[in-house]
Amino acid sequence: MSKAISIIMGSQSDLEIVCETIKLLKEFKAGFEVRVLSAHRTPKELAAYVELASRKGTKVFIAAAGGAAALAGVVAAHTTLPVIGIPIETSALKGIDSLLSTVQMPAGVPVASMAIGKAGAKNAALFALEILGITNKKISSALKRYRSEAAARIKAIKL
Ligand code: RP5
Repeated sequence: MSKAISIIMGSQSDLEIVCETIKLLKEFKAGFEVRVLSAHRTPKELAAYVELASRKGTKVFIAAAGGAAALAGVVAAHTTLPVIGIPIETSALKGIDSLLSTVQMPAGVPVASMAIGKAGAKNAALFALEILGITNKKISSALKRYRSEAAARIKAIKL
């Protein structure tokens, strides 16, 4: 699979959290590319990238942003491919601002918002893989293995 997942973050300062998404995608040997593009600082470049990536074979977008986080919604405005949002935690409002900006899309242009922060970043990778797994047996089997391994770790706990 080559670069079926495009990850976009609004700022380099989001990378610490987005690293969790990247780590998991590497674990699954998934093809992905990463860009820093902002809905408000580089709106034209963002639109151009989303349109190009969609033509070049991206199947799912992941968009991570914090604050008045328009990024995932703007990505979704430029494509009908699925868009997964990661709300980044902020110092002022602890990421509630990012969460609401990402999740509260008006009807017609959906964004699948994950949880705030690291959990959301990990789940964004897994959710993207689940979407790709609908038509890719290797990915869906790898996801099933990942779940069984997590279950085995819980069952192995002896208190
Ligand atoms: C958003 O503003 C970014 O996604 C980031 O989470 C936040 C702060 O950006 P910086 O000021 O650190 O570049 O656009």
